[in-house]
Amino acid sequence: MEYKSSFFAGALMTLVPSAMVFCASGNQNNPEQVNDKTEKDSRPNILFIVSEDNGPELGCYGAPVKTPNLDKLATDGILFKNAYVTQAGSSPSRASFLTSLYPHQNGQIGLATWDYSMYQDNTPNMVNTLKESGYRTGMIGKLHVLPESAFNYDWWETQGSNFQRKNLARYAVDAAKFMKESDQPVYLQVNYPDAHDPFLPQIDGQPAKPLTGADVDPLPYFGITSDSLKQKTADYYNCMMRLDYWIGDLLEKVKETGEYENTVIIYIGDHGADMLRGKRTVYEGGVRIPMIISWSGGVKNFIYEGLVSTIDIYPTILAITGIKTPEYLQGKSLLPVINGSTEPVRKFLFTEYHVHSNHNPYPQRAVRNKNFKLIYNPVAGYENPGFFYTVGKKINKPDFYRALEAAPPLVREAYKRMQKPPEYELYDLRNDPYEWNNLADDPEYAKVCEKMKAQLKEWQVATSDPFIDKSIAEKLFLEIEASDEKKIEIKYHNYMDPHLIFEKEDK
Ligand SMILES: [Ca+2]
Repeated sequence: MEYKSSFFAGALMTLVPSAMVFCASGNQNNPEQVNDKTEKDSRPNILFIVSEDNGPELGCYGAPVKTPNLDKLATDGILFKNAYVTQAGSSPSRASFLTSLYPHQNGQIGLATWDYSMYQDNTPNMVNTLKESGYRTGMIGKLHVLPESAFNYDWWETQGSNFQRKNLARYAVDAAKFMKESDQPVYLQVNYPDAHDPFLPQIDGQPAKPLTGADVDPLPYFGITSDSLKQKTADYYNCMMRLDYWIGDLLEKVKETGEYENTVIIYIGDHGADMLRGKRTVYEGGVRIPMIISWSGGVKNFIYEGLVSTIDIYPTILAITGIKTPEYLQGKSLLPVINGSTEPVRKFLFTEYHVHSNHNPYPQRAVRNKNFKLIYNPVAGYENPGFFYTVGKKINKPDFYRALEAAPPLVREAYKRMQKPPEYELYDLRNDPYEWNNLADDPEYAKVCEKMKAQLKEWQVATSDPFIDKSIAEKLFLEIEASDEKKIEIKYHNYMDPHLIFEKEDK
């Protein structure tokens, strides 16, 4: 079977994480040496900050919102202008950046809260690799990936989502304590609940001066406007300002530990905003996120335009810490960019969608290059249930339709297309960054369309994507639809796991 050699079907199960590790500075696991000051491991700490449900709506990305701390972090390091997650949902996004595998490869295709899980508990990941190489591993906030036993944390505080934003001041205090008390270099992931739904205007006095609907326009990729969309956008910005305030507090407290200079700081959002054409879609509003990396060992005040993905974070950290990178990781090291390279890391970038909760299955694959984006809808012909999950549960329905009536025809068509997608959508992102005008059937773009389809197919083959067989996408869609929006076990491990499929076909 041709897929097998290119995937980790054999490699994943036999690979012991410690086998891929070499340490630049002696045996980090020997306690005698760790305690010996002359042998102190001087590799940099990794502080990985993840916020919830926000795209690049920061001042430094040009959004009309005040985020001075993240803006400063960006000028102290590298701002990745075109950064993406693999799927616009918390669990799939998080499992991907922790494993450097696409959701269809690791199995985390929907929310952990709805019992979606990785195929295997021995899936190699960033946490375990760093721990095995001598790092102390810590976490503040939610993991949201199953099984939790796949991740070996030495320390884990505030384990829930904390969507009520209780005691956000504690995050920085705990982080500084963890960093200070560690003799080893640390890897610490800090997860902030903003800007997740509910969009709380002000908590514990933050932001100090909340915006109101009168102060803002709706996000441009909504394409429609109304008073309630303005208010929602204002409160989303309020979340972003609060996030920025607490990240500023975190960075300040890390500075007080004396470890700041020897710490690689990585900041991302886990996927786009939970409003229209964002979260739970492969549109730019869903998959494009802010990414900033700041480190004393890297360049400063640098905006990188190339296409990057959060699956690049794991290989980047391995490159920085001198740990050998396993070949099957799907991401690319961004270390050359951190050193100032302007060269493209990749020509084509891939995103996908499966399901979030059982209200909204709709298998999708998307590929973009510098200028164009192709979306493939393998279950085209069926209505997308995610449309009325968003319009109805997240956005007031009558208000939405009133606003839509006043919108230009292309915008009205785009929403209709979202409700019942065609097999292919093609957008010219240079001239149409908000994806209104589908060019898939435009003869003038036939060549571009074919090239993108071929590229997508090549990637599906290389990553052992079960949806290369359309009927598997349909099977997943129909099985989840049959759940009637209830939380029941979806048995996709039995027919989507590439290990299972491709090993079986091998025999
Ligand atoms: Ca999220």
